Amino acid sequence: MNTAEMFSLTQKMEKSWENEFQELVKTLPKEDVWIGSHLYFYKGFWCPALVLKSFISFQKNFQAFASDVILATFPKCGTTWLKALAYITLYRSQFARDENPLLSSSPHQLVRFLEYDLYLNNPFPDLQNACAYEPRLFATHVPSASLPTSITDSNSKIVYICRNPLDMFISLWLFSTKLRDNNLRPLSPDEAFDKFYHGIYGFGPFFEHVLGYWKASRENPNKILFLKYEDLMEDTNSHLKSLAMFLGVPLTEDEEKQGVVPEIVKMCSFENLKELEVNKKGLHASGIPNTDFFRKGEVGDWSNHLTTSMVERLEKLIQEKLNNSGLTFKLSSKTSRILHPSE
Ligand code: PAP
Repeated sequence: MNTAEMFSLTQKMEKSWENEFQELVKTLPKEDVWIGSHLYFYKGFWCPALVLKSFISFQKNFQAFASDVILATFPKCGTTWLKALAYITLYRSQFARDENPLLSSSPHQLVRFLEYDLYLNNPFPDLQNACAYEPRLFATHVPSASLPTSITDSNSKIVYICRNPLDMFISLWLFSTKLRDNNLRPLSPDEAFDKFYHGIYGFGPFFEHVLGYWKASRENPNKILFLKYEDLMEDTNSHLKSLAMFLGVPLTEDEEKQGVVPEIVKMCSFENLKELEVNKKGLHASGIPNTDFFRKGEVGDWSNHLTTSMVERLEKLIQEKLNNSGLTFKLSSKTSRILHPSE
């Protein structure tokens, strides 16, 4: 096939895929509560309109390498933090300590999202040049059941991070408030809570997403490392060492002596990243200002925002949803309060 024939065939395929996609969209339930653009209910989860097409392209077309590392996260649960930690840990031998890439690029530029970035406007992106180093490192919010089979069936590794749903809700609500269309009236806390309670937000419902990865990680702990924001906050050093081990780049004795662990932890800390020029300006691939990804970075901030009745309803929901799963969440760093499904 010559170049002209190849070009024409590609155009036909893209047109047919566009038609197929438009037909699919017409059949999906939709909601538009958060920022003014739609969420579509696709394969059991609410997918933001912006990434529905790229989500499907990624699912259909991505070919994983056995060496790939995928950071899978629930939105507002520590994606930015995990990207920074995983990038520096995995590639630390590739750059001098005083030339840390986090000083010149945001974590989202260093570890690119599959659906929010690489596949956003292109069903067949150039993945060869998407990562500066090997092994390839990507990020996604896609639920485990919707990952491409080449990821689930290969030896590629997944690191998942989630967070207690009370803090996640506050982070999501305040983030959405900033992104909400100026022509719309502000979203009230009650309205936001109601949608949240019913699982209607990008990549929700939360519990189904989290439990999908939780169960998969328990079945195959060598493939999926399951992390929680609160645990990472409580003891970042030990989790960083486990992460390095999981990624196949354990910290050497020499590195430990040289203080590499606390150095990476400090570099990736909320306080440090938030103050870097590169994160104070510039935009995420989705058009959102980088600065919006750094708000408070605390465990338990929900207590400053939620009413008693909201807390009670959410605690009950957590108990129902996590029942017998073995998964628990710490709700506060001060009291180390852990909500067990049997409480
Ligand atoms: P995303 O999933 O939309 O990409 P994500 O990074 O998970 O974003 O969410 C941002 C949250 O992580 C914010 O939480 P907050 O609203 O409760 O404050 C943000 O402050 C927090 N965050 C960002 N960077 C860090 C970091 N280095 N350490 C701890 N928390 C962080």
